[in-house]
Amino acid sequence: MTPPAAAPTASRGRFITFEGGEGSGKSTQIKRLADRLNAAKLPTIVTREPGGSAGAEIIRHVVLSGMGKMLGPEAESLLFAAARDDHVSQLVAPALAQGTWVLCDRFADSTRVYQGEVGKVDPKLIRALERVTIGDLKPDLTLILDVPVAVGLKRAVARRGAAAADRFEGEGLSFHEKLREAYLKIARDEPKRCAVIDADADPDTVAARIWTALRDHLFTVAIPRETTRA
Ligand code: Z5A
Repeated sequence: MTPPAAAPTASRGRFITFEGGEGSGKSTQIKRLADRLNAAKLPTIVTREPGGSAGAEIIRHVVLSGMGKMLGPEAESLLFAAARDDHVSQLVAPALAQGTWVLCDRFADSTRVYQGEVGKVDPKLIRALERVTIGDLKPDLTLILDVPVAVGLKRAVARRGAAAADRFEGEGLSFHEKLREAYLKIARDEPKRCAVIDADADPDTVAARIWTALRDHLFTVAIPRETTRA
């Protein structure tokens, strides 16, 4: 272990968010990364948005049922914001303060992309909600898992089987293409925080790409040498 100048403080955990379109493999990869970090003796938890805390999970149910859509894009944004507010205050901030690494399946970029870029909610409202809900709690690293839309949708359909599509799964192809472009734009605008991962590969290959991005962006300081194999 070589502690460089930019080593994380001993007291605060690292906050890593996973973003991407439908079926990009976030849930699969977040579990793998958590296992690897925990094996490296870095206490790590996995959480998700919307959800992750008791109040936010209730809102998740409302939003994914499609009821939020009926209220319109602004009100739907408020629901995501209310869920995030609860999640951050109840789980994310306390865990980071205790030195735990937090891996979160979707976060504020999802609101920027789904409600902002694609839903056409006024960027001023999106920024105001972000300020209120997360303040300075920016992710240390955001991994944007990128797959061609057709690949992601095929995976999602195969996983769903006979079950009905949820609120967002039911949207058309152009909706998902816009999502993909919006994520790539965020990555171009914030290259220090974001890493685009080519996720159109087998899970082992994608996991190795994620590990490399982690080392490139967060330094090797907290990751023992023996765990850096692909
Ligand atoms: N939303 C929003 O609008 N605004 C917000 O602020 C927030 C969220 C926070 C939450 O959906 C929805 O809320 C989301 C955005 C919106 N809408 N959508 N769509 P969710 O939590 O129910 O689901 P999701 O976040 O979209 O993830 P997902 O579609 O469930 O997919 P995933 O987590 O990215 O992928 P996965 O579950 O790991 O993999 C999908 C399938 O592919 C599965 O069968 C895997 O075994 C398989 N898979 C995974 N990786 C591979 C590889 N590498 N090769 C082949 N097959 C693979």
